[in-house]
Amino acid sequence: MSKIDNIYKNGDFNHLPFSFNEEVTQVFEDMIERSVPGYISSLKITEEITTKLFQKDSNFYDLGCSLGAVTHQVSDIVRTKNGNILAVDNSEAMIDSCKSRIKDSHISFILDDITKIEIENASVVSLNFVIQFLEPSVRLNFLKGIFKGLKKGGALLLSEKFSFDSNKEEETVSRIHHSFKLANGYSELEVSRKRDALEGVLISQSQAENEGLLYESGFSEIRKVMKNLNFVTFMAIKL
Ligand code: GEK
Repeated sequence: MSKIDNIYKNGDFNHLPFSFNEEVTQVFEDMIERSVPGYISSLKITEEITTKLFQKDSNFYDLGCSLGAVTHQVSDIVRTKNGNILAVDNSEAMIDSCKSRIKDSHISFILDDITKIEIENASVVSLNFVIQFLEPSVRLNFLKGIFKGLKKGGALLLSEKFSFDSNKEEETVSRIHHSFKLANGYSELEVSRKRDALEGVLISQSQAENEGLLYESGFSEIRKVMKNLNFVTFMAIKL
């Protein structure tokens, strides 16, 4: 059970850029559920799509796995089809926490940079709110590597926070997202401190830019399967 996220409430935070350290790891479940509209639905959609598209004897990649929520959601489906889950994160605190809680022979938790690993024999790859933390310049090559490592008929599920081309739309939707966080118990001060800490760390792109990256990586069938305020999920199939 996750602790309540009070990181930006008390005066003892240290103005550092946001990072997925031990402190964040301890409250992460609470933090993501209260900050990302549709987060729980994204896990359920991943489960539904995995049920349909996961292929026997193949790999499921949970890239940027944090506390392994996606892995947990698809674990039984993958096991039944004699597959393996490779759950990767470059936060030591996150991977240590996963390793101590989830022990299953078909799941490997790997401490690594997701842009440095090779994707092999994959039928489903999940990037659940992750590439927004990668430098934009590395995103295309990274997605090309995923396309290459997917089997025919396999899918990449990409969930991202996105930005709008129109300032007016950006303002309107951001205001609603702001209210969503207040309604979930964060104060104005907490929201503004977290926004400052994420500056330059979370770099969102527009829906069109994300779709463009998917097409350029090789995917030709791309479906938007969920959208909540400024968060979107695409399913990209390798035909
Ligand atoms: C979930 N998918 O619960 N290499 C490896 N991991 C990375 C990298 C990188 N280059 N950059 C960021 N991460 C999860 C939620 S959280 C989303 C994902 C959020 C990791 C980072 O350490 C963190 O654990 C995760 O990506 C992003 O469905 O906090 O908004």
